[in-house]
Amino acid sequence: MNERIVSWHSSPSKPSYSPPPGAVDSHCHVFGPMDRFPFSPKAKYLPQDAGPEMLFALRDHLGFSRNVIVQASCHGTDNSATLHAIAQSEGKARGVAVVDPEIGKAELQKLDDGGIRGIRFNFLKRLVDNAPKDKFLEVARRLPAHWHVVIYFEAELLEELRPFIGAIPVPVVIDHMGRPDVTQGPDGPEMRAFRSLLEDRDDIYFKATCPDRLDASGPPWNDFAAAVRPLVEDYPERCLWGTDWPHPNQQNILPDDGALVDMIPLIAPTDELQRRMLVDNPMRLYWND
Ligand code: 0GY
Repeated sequence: MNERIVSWHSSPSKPSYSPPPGAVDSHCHVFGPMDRFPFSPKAKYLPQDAGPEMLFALRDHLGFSRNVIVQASCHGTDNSATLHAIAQSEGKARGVAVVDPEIGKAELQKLDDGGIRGIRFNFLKRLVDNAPKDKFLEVARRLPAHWHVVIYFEAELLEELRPFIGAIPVPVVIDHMGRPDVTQGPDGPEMRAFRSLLEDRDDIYFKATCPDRLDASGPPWNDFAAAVRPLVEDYPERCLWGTDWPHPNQQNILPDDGALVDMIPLIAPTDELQRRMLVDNPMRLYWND
């Protein structure tokens, strides 16, 4: 694994849709720069540098105001690159860390001071070697009260993870809705299973993200829109949205971030829904101090 991959579009289009003032891109990452923030020896992919300057230029180009930077698996549990990016953002970014479950109180406080507001548990076997649920639960019980947990899993794991998710003592955010098969439609088995999870507790949020990962038909990703719009309409106080830039592992697709932004009115068709998904909900989770 020596080749450093590029997974982002070199010249994303200017979207036709204008996000509301204060809009938050709630799912994006930074990679490196590698000479300052080396990748983990356990990384499953080795990306080209995609640092804060690139991310903030994209934020402005797309008409967003803020970012939530999610620690990517290629940086392991060393959150320095994410913290560096937050520190460069002039208050316009917050973050989600990946931590060693043995992490102590002082280290959690340092992350809090650096703008971290949650930790991520990743259950994708192609990205991480192990995901110890018992240890994850222990650390979840020690988190500051204003933090939350972000969970990334694929649809076939949903039932197995349900008791674990139910035991987490802080709000939960599910990345990419747990990757349902959106081609089954809004009432397909995987969307129904996800809705049933949302009914387990009223503080499970979801990211209505990644049409490029979930719908191979390409822009304007009609299957994704048809499956996800009813979810946003039924759970307006629980949805978040993000670009997923720099699109880890999407080097065969290179999604146009402008086209992704133009999806927003297709999944959140009213001003009210857009304001909740892009401003109110992320501000409640990430700028809650
Ligand atoms: C995503 C998706 C992926 C990667 C990561 O941390 C990561 O490396 O999250 C993926 O490959 O599906 O949410 O960015």
